[in-house]
Amino acid sequence: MPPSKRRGAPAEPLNTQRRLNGVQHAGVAARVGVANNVVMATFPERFVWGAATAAHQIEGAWLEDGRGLSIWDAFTHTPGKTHQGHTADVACDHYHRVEEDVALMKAMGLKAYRFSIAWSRVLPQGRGAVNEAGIAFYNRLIDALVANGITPWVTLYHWDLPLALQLELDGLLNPEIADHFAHYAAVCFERFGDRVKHWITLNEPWCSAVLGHGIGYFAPGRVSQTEPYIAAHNLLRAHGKIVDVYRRRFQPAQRGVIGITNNCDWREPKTETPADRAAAQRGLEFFLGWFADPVYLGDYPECMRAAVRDRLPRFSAADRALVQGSSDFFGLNFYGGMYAAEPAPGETMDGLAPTGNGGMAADQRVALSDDPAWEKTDLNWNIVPQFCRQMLGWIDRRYGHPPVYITENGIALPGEDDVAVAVNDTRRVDFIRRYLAAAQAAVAEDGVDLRGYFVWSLMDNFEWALGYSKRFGLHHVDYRTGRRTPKASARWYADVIRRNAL
Ligand code: PNW
Repeated sequence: MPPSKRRGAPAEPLNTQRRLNGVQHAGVAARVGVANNVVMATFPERFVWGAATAAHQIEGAWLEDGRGLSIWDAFTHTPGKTHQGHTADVACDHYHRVEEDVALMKAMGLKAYRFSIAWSRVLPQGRGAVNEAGIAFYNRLIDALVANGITPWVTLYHWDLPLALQLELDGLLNPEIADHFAHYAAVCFERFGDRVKHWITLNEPWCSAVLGHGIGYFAPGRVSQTEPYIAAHNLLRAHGKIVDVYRRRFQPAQRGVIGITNNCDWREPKTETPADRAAAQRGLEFFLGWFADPVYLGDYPECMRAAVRDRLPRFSAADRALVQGSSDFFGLNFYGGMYAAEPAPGETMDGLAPTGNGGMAADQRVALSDDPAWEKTDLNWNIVPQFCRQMLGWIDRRYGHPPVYITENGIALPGEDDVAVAVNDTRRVDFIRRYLAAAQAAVAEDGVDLRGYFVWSLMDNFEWALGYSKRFGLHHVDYRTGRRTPKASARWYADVIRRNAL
């Protein structure tokens, strides 16, 4: 058995984290102790406590200082695509409130802040001339973070492809897009890499593929059974090229780490029959394996090849060499899960709501369902903290014990337009506490190498097709005035961070 497969062994060779961080990861396991009759769940030393946002969801200033348009600007300005026609033209106006927002983070004692760079702010046409005003904005943000002792974690691509690349090249469907991704990334490494040491290439390529090219729920709004696989393939190739550029040209001097963030909802077998267990496994492979298998194992899952056949692209030898082994850590966005079962003969696989996370349902053929006992969030997502531990264990086993960061987890709650309701968000506190407890158990009991956790989100923001109707924030945002108000969860989370324990 290779050393990386042994439980508790260091996550080599994919992981360069320990060396590059300059300090040895102590490897002090999380533990559960009892103090003053209160059971304390402690997290590993130097655990990264963070919160996350994304450029399109918070920045606003959509036409300012030379910013180019993105596919999300075009999508939100197309009638019928978002809740009540909401756009992110202003959003949280973060573009003009950087210092104030960093102060919110500082007040919480946040160790790390995950945000994304808007490609079209840096390269308005997606390629060609650099927009120095866009560079200056991110410099302002990064400098403010560093000055306040908050580590920047930068996502290069959180879905806002420059519109020019969509119109001129067909966006993610064009294999050439990978080279444009790599060029854009090189500009970011060059300009920000002296201070940014944690890079995430792509956020949730599953969403770009399935929601953007499968069901048309997200930009660019395409509907197809074929295009999601092409978009996914080109995103994986783009990720591989970005990482290659970083490792060859920048990592040796800048000494940062780079990885990809995927989302996955857990699939729990509805019954213990072999057919339902296989359906759950298939559901996970179609969701997470689709994107993580190529990176960690070198190719798409067998079950996908068998079901999708010729619509599933093949990696050339050169692309495989770039993609395999191309992540220094495993980024996971985790929110919920469902029961999975083998469909009954003749059962149709259509009709799942977008947020049911069915994902290429006709190809994977997994019957998803809820337990009526599960509580739900305002997005109707199931509140299933116990599945967080299962999900982490699955990743740990399948991908050879990688270092993992939960780069998003959080909850939208109803009624929070009203700030008086929002500040008493005990259900958010309860949600985060229970998911964190499950994650802690995965570390302490199962040996998962979880190294950090980022709440989605630092503040209420533009929730894509749902506009401003759903609120995930630790801080309430009044969209009329721009005013931010900490919710109870912000104070509670600050306490968790301070004690490094629940
Ligand atoms: C993630 N779905 O997105 C994103 O990374 C964030 O930008 C987003 O705000 C957050 O989760 C909360 O939704 C998803 O419909 C959005 O299946 C939608 C889905 C999944 C993930």
